[in-house]
Amino acid sequence: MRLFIAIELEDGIIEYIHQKQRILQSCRIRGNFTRKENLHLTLRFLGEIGLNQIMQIKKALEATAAAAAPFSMELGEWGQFPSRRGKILWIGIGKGIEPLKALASDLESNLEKQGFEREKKAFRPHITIGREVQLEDDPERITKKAKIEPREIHVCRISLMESKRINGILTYIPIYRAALGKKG
Ligand code: 2AM
Repeated sequence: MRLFIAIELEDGIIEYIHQKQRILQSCRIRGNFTRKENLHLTLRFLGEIGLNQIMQIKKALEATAAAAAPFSMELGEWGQFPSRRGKILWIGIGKGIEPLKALASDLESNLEKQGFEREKKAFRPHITIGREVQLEDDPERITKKAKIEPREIHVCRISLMESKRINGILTYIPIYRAALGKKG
């Protein structure tokens, strides 16, 4: 199964991001926008994992969550990563990025303790909102139209997610959740 560890977003934030997606969508030449149900922030991509490794992942999740306190962070600016076809569109994190990075780093250490190889790529927290996107060539106007306010995101748990296609539709399913700040 294809797995990753993520921060699931609250409904209010999802709605807010979705509004911004609609604005950006109206400025696109082409591209696919993330389904509202799939909006999340990835802490660690795991890839194809056998059932025999799930227990170790759960242990790493529990250890990370137990040692962290719930915290808040803010939505940041939107931006683009280059990709083979078009751009990946994302929204970043502003204030509160430090506890988020600490959480990801702790998770990495706990996964390593459970036998997983360390992720080589640096952690660049983002919420992917579109793929293979080409926007109209007027960045100033688009930035003004799709201004992202620093909405607060409460982080109270981390989730193990499965990525799979259901009737051809890419779907992310939470299969295990660990609450921050709870021991045992
Ligand atoms: P992305 O949003 O930056 O594309 C489920 O696919 C989640 O895992 C997505 O959030 C995606 O990140 C991330 N992901 C998928 N494939 C990945 C890879 N090869 N390396 C790192 N992250 C990946």
